[in-house]
Amino acid sequence: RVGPTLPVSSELAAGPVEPPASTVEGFIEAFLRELNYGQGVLLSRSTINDQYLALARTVREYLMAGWLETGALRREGDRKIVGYLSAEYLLGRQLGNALLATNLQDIAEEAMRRCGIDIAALRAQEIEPGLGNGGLGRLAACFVDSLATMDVPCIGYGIRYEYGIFRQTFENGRQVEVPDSWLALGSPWEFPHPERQVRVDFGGHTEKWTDDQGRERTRWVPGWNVLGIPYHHMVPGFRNGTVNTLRLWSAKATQAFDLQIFNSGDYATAVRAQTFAENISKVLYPEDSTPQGKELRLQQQYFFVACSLHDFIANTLPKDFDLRQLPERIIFQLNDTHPVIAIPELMRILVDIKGFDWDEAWDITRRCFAYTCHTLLPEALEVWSVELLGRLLPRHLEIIYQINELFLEEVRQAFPGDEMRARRMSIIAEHPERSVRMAYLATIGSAKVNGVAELQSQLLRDKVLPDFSEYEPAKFTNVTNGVTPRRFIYLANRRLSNLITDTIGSEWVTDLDRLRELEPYADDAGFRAEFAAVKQANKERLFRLLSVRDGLELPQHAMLDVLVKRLHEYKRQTLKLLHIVSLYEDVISGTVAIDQVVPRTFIFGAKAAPGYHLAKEIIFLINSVAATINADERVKGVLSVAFPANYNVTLAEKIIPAADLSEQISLAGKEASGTGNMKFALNGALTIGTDDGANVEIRQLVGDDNFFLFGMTEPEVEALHARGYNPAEYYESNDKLQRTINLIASGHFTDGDRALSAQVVDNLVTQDPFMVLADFQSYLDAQARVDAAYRDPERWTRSAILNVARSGFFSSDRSMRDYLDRIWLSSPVE
Ligand code: 4GP
Repeated sequence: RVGPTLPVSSELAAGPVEPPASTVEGFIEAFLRELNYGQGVLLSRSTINDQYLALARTVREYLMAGWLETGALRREGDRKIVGYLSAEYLLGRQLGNALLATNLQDIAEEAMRRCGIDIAALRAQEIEPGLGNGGLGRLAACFVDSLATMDVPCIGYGIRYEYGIFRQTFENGRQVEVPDSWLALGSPWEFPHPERQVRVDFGGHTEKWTDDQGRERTRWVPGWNVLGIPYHHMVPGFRNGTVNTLRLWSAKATQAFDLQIFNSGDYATAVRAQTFAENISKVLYPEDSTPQGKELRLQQQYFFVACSLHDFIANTLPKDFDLRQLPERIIFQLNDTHPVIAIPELMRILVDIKGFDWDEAWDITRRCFAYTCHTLLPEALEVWSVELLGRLLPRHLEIIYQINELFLEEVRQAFPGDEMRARRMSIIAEHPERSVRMAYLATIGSAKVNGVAELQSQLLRDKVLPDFSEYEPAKFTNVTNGVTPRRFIYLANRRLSNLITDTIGSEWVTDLDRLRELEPYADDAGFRAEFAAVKQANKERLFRLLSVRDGLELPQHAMLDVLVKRLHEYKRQTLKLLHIVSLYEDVISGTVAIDQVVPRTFIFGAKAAPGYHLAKEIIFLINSVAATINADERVKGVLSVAFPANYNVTLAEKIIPAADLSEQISLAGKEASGTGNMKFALNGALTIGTDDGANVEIRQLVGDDNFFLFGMTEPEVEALHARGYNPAEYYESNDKLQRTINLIASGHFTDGDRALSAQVVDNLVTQDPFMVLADFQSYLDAQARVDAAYRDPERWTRSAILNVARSGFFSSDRSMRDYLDRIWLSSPVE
């Protein structure tokens, strides 16, 4: 058995806790036991869901001893623990990852085969827990994977949403949102612990009292409360015996229902309080990069943060722990502003409950938190009205006021007479209504503040929080995002993994810089042929899936040009659409002969926030263009557009390994980092992209010859804004752009109904806040360079190999090392 051996191992039961033997026979025995005694069925009578659950529980057994030992080590050791506080985790399916971590893939496959079961069908049975929206949530999942693999103590804290991100379907080309009932058939990966419930208070008022040392104190007299029930998930490291914990909180009413009212026959009223309380963890807010200023969302935020702080202090630390040492034992990493209410919550615990002086409590608190900002859009920075915050969390509002007052006093001392600066830096905004700026609270209350790519970190310092970075420059740092190679190469792209391992050995899985050793093979024709064959096989796998899943029939030999991410204007799916329509227009207008067009299949994947009207219009337009082009004989087999519904982690794992071209085309200065961009490069797609987010670093590493750069730089964007941007000028002066937009506006893609495309078109021509038209020509020129490169398959494959070889930097293991060095100031034990 791999893993740490402990003095406490005497506590582990000899039988069931010992993992089953790592042999096919041992696996079958454990599997049948789970089927018979866990599910209560015989193999011959079992459904596919029984089999999936039994298989998952079997794999779990192999992780159990490591999990128990890791937990004991964490509690008894004195190492600093990372408390990752995140409102979102986009975990993806768990079965494959657990098999990978335990190195049981082959054994399990053979064991299932001998039981007459196709393991692929069981894998497909799993519904991924979509407890996040997009990049931020997926990043959290990559980070906890890396921390476990590096044996860094980490507890991931979050919310167990009963319904995750909605399931997207299309009806007549329009997005329809369906609730994601991921728990309907039961999840074998969670361990509920109702006996460890935590009470969370809300509302009410505060009052003053005097303690027996004559000190004036404050106490919160709450108005109502709910219970938080923890559900534990295993987070296995890659074959190192470490299994960290993800602790997700589910809300439950303190009182199930009112029996008197129930008996009187008013059933609805009897359960109202319960419904109200349990709504807190009912559903994920489906917003990406935009705050959702709803009372329930603030309840969610405080709910999981209060549960998590309490859990750490009361259950993870030893009973007699001296809280002055807290910063030596924990660093709470705030994943964006969603958990920032944890800062006043820790102050409340220290001052009101534990009786600390304010100054000492503040000194402890500021060393326990670090804040990551994931955006550059000013409108995406969370703000809560004072009215709402004061009503829901009256004591926290008082604490925030006090933090602000003392902080502004410091600022005034540092910059005497500069009252404007003090006002700018106030946590409390006065307009348009009195409100609390959570990013400011996070910055003031944290030891470190980081952005998620070099460019964004610089813009964060210079533009989003300039006064703060001037005041405390050392607080600001960058950690460029990363992705886990376990899920996004090893699991998602088994063929490429095997090729890499056959060529340079297997160390790359936990040391991604080793991919550099592939570089010389870019010039090896034999290796290139194998690499190209892997890509082709991945495409065919994707086409088989899309044929079954979405009824899409796609040509086998076209360039696969992919744009997958949340639907947002700043990400500029419309720019991609204009490119597609311009190619199509060239052909149908007779400007370009069809045999001059490089065959391309365009793939989109994107969910729009349900309330984001324009984004949903863009989805409709993409689907309309897709339907028209796919049905047009004049471009058949040359231009195809696919928009499979419900893009999620599971689908990403199939699309990314198949892609030739990765579209990263946000307006410069808007995409904080991007992580899809990294996954594509690591899977051997070439990027066409702007100088934005982590694209900048990707291009620097893979080299200009292996990256298609286009568009304005961030300073150019700023300059154009300052001059006054008028999209109509571009429309009028660019003939190709005009023909493209006119074709869309003419109703060609919407059965002649011009109104159906009018909103998107008008927005582009009259407002175009993300300067699509300004970058159009440059984008088309870059796409022409893409075509030229693709016409030379050897050159293309060489570049693709160099993308893989030079992207090792984008491992989330490296991100975690950077957090350890720059932010958490602790290091993993060798
Ligand atoms: C995203 C950013 O938009 C993306 O650039 C970044 O790579 C990712 O976070 C991880 O840092 N933001 C969100 C969000 O997903 O909900 O704000």
